[in-house]
This record gives sequence, C-alpha cells and structure tokens, in this order.
Amino acid sequence: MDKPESEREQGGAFEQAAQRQSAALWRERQARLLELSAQDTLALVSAAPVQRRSADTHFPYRQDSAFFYLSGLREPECILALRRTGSGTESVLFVPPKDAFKERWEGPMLGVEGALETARFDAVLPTEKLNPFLANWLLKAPEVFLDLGRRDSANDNLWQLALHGSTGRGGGGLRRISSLGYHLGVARRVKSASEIEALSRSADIAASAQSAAMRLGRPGIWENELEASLLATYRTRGAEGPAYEPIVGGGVRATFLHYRANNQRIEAGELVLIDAGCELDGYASDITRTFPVSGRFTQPQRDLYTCVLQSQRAAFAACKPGATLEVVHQAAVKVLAQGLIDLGVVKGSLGEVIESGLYRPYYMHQTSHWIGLDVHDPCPYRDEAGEAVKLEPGMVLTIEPGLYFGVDATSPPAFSGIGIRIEDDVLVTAQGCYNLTSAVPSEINAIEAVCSES
Ligand SMILES: [Mn+2]
Repeated sequence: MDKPESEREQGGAFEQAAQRQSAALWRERQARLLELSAQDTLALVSAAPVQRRSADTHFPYRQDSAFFYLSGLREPECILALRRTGSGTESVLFVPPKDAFKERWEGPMLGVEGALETARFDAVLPTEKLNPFLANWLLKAPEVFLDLGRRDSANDNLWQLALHGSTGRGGGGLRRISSLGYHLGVARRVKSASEIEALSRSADIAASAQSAAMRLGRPGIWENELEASLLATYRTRGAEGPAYEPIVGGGVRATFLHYRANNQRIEAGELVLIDAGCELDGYASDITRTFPVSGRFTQPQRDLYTCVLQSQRAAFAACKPGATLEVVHQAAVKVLAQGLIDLGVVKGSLGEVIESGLYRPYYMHQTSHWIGLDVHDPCPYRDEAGEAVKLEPGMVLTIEPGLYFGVDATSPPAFSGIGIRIEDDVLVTAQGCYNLTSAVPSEINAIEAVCSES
C-alpha cells in the first residue's frame, strides 16, 4: 500500500490488456474454435448479462469468459456470431449503438465504430440487426455452438434462434446444438504466451496479498480484517478484484471447505486458512496458505502441516508432460495416507488405506483443477474417448492437498478442529512444472519468519 504508483501493474484493466494484443490474436482464437467443425457451422456467443443486486444497484460487471476469450471486449449486451466458411472464419459482432443519454450516466460506449476500429471482426452491426441477420445464416447451418449452461435473456434468444430461427421459412430441419463450452474449453486448455504472462502477474499480486495477510496475523485478529487486507492489495496493485470470494477461516472454520462468512475472531494458538486469488486482465490466481496467528505452529499443527507440505511436493514432482491430473492426485494421496498412518490416525497398510478410502474423512477433495480466465477453468478433463487428458506444456493447474479434522468423533483429540491446505498455481513446462505462486512462502520456518514481521 505504501508505493501504489511504482507497484501498480501497467494497464491493469481488461480494455488496456486487449489493446496491447493485436487483432490477429482474437481472429486466431475465433478460427481455432471452429477449426474442426463442418462448413457453415455457427458459434453464437453473448456477453454476460448485467446483474441486478438490489433495487437499482448492480453487481460489478464481469464479462463472460467465452465472450472475452473470443473478442477481448468487456462491453455488455454484445453478441458475437462466428461462421466456418470454405475459406476460413467469418465473424460478425453485434453491439448496442451509442446513446448520448446513457453515456452521460455511465460513460463512453464502444458503439459500432469503436468495435470496427479494433479490427477483430469482419463486420460490426447494431444489435437490432441480430435476429434477421442470423435467420439468414441459420438457413444453412448444420450445427450451432451455444453456451448450454447460461439462462439469461440474451442467451435464451440465441437458443430460440438456433432451435427455430429458420424453420418457418422452409430452411429448417434438424440442426445439431453443441456445447460451446466444451469446444472452447479444449481451445482454452493450453495457454498462449500472453495468457501465461497475465496468469503470472495475477499470481504475483495474489502472492503478495497472501504475504501481507500473513504479516498482519496476531491473536485476536478478525477474519474480515485479513479479507480487507487481501482486497486492498488486489485493487492497489491494479487487479480487477478477487477472482472468487476469499475464504478466511480461523480455527475450526478452516475445515469448512467453502467457508465464506469471514466474520469471526481468531484466537491465540489457532491456525487461519486463507484461500484467495485475484483477477488481472481477466486471468485468475488461486492460492491457499495456512498459518498460525500467534506466529508459531504447535506440535500437532506442525505434524499435520509437514504431511500436507510433503504431499504437495510429491504432487509437484508428478506434475509433468504425459502425466494426468489423476496421477498428480494419487501422488498427493499417497503421502497424505502414509502421514495419517504414521500419526496414528488410521490403521492399515498404505495400500489398504488408499484402496478402502480410509483417508477420505480427512482429505475429501481433488488435488487439482485447471485455472485461466476462470478460477476453475471450464476445460474438459477427459477427451472425447473418455480418456484422462495428458498434461502438456502451457497447461496451468492448481496443486492443493489438504487435511481436515472436524470437531467430531473421527478426529483424534490432538488434531480436532485443525484444517490445513497448501495451494499453488503451476504451469506445465517441457521438463516438469513451474510454480507461479512460490513468492509466498509455504515452508514452516519461512511462514513463521513472515508471521513475525510486522
Ligand atoms: Mn483452487
């Protein structure tokens, strides 16, 4: 917070990022989406709807990831129509025309001319032309890619058009509706150089926010104070904001996987688990650290923490081209299961404990998810034949083992109410993987050192 100017990310906003990239990048993405489809296949993508919060206030506008990936625009109420033709891809953007009254209240609109100037589309038309224009394109379309999950009026209109758009004019017939998310998810799985750069800068900000929160830790601090510190770092450093609602759970609340109230006091001797990340130029980061608010781990906390840290290291070692997320997960599970045996929490051989799932009351989630424009980037985990996707250089995922001991009969008294997770974002490289979020410490000694700074 001391040096906002020098630390501010250059061009932190969506638009500025978009301007830096050439029009070719967006056109290449548009073409890639339709590359393997039939001629005349359409993709119809709508901007995210503006969401009312209460009365006449709204949630902060967040562009739809698919629309942003293909257009680089954060303007609401736009529709992008793409068509695969014999010679390539044709793209038409529909935008709300400029409106002086609206601009007085809300600031400049992109408008038809502004969108044309981006050079990312073959044509730009006002939104009122959408339905008649698409009725024509749909006459010949054998297949339409649509977002199958969104229920809002813009997307519902695209559904209606795709289902019935031309049937009344003799041009209808069976038309396949396919998942835009699936096809785009395949394209989004391997990140480009500019995406990796954005993810790295997002990771840097999230890491410094975690370190700053660690330095604030003291007995009696409130979860909301730590949350406020995270948000202050994100915005001061130029991020759009958090990539998801931060989880700041002290004591037993660290064992609630999606705890979000963040409104309790954290007492001396307790751990606090912070799972938080920001969004920069549209790209997410996602880091979890668990640290003692009193500055020192107790022995039971240290034992469990060491187990989780070793599990994460084993998962890092398994994360390389050709491996799968399941291989990474199993590497993590193996170390956690052995740790639970060594600590006397479960009984049996390692094979038995893994096979029968005896570790699951303490580790009940997966180890990894893709990360990109979305914190849980919706890229398929299996290919069309149902096989697990093999890791390739350029893929980015989280590695986040944990151990959770609720206050109940399944927990040995010494571990009762302790929750620990360590999460980093890693880029798959030719040799293995690179930790994008290593700037925030995860070793016990290093954490205790940061906790004692203030
Ligand atoms: Mn995560």
